[in-house]
Amino acid sequence: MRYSFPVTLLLSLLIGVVAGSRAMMAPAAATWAARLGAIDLAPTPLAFMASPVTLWIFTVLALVELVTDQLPSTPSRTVPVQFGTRLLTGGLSGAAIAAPSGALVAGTPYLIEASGTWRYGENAASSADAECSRAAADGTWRRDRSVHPWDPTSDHLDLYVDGTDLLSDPDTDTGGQCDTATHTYRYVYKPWRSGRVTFATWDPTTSASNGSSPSSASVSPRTVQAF
Ligand SMILES: [Ca+2]
Ligand SMILES: [Ca+2]
Repeated sequence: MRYSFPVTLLLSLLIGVVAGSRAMMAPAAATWAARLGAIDLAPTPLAFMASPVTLWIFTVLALVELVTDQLPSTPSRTVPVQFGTRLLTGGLSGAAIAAPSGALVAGTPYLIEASGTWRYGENAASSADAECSRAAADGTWRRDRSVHPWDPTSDHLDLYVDGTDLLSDPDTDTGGQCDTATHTYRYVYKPWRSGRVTFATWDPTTSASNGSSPSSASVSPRTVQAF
C-alpha cells in the first residue's frame, strides 16, 4: 500500500515516538505492518523487514524489552547505548514506512527516461531536449552548447536531476549523441540519499524565463524502477 506524503510523515513521526519509548517496539510494529501488507517493501532494499525471520526476531526482542524494562537493573533510556539503539531502530522503522511512498530509495538504481523538447530564449527556433539543443543561428542539434558569452565552455540547457547534469544515452543516436528523432534519453540513476528528486532544465539566457514555464517546457522526465 502507498500512503500520501502527509500520511507517511505522520506515520513516521508516530513510529519515532514509539521508538523513543520502546526501542524494539518500533521495528516490530514495522515488520508486522510489512508482513500484513499494510506497507509494501518488496520493491525496496528493506524487503527483508517483511520476512518471517525478521518478524520473529523483532517480535521476540520487543517482548524481551517489555520485560527487561521493568527490571530495576535496566539502565536509563538516555544512556548512549540505549539512545543509539533507539536512533537505529527508529530510523529503520521510519525508512520502512517511507520507502514505498513514492520517494526514491538511496542506492537503488532507477531508470530515468526523459523525452520531449522545450524552447529556450526568445526565438522560436531555439529548442533543447534533455541533452542537446539547436539555436536560431545554428540549426544543428548539438550535445554541447553554451548560451552565455561569459561562460563559453559550459554545456547549458541540459536536464538536471537532483542538481546534477545527466550524461544520458539517446534512444536513437542520430548523430553526436543526440536523438533528433524522438528526443528520448535514458540514464540509470542511483540516488545517494532517499527522498524525492528534482528535475530542472537550466537556461542561463538572461532574456528568458528559465525554461520551466509551462508554455515552453515539455521535457517530461519519468522514473521507472529498473531492478
Ligand atoms: Ca548538453
Ligand atoms: Ca547532460
